[in-house]
Amino acid sequence: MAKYQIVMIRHGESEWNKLNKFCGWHDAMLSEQGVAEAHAAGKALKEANFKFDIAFTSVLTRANKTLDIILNEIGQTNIPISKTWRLNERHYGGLTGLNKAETAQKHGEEQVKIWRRSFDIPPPPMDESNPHYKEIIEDPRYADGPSKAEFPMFESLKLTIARTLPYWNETIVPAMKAGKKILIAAHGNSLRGIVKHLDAMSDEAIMGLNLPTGIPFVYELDENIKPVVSMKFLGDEETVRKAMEAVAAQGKAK
Ligand code: DG2
Repeated sequence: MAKYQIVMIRHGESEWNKLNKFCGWHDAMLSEQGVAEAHAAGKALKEANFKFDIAFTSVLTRANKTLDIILNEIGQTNIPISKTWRLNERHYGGLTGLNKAETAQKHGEEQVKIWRRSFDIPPPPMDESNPHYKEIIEDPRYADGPSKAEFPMFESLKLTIARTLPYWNETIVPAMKAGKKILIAAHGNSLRGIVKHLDAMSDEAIMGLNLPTGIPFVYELDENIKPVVSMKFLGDEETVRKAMEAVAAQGKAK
């Protein structure tokens, strides 16, 4: 029997999703469509009578803004919000700023699929020659963490999970067990990590999962935090399927 319920959402479309660029820790803003998706998500949550006690998000603006818009729509702007780099998107390393379709043209679609979706093969590291190196490493929002030793220059999904799961286990799960109703606004890959963990998906199975932007999904969990209902989207099946396919197709050469 379900004892807990938690809602998660990948932020609305960002300017860099729109430009089809690898984004990672670059702080892209929401696109106009992304803002509209966040409003629609808030309306869907309101319609379904969702109320939250606390929200968790990354330190990146596209996720923060999505959360703010949703909380406005559901009339809950006063709930506590915890922001953490541990819910950030995976760090896309040396791919940050590159166009995904052009990268597929140059290196092949198979290689881009490996970089985007393999479990433990990381993208090439970011170095000082990357135009986004300084902007990320010197960003004051990381003053309290990650530490210098922890600060990533690239992340596979495996590495992303290794820094997201401690926060899930030590902060989010205890809040859930204390009876808090939780909303998480995060990113394609930090959420894929949580989903992989919750649904005990194999390293192969997770490769096939592409999360759409701006559509909330619900998990119902038993007392052991095992799913009774997995990834139930608040959107019609066809729309969700098409949005997932569109994300997968971003790595195709034009
Ligand atoms: C996207 C995910 O992250 O890209 O970093 O480019 O969720 O923050 O928009 P998000 C990025 P893919 O892994 O789907 O290529």
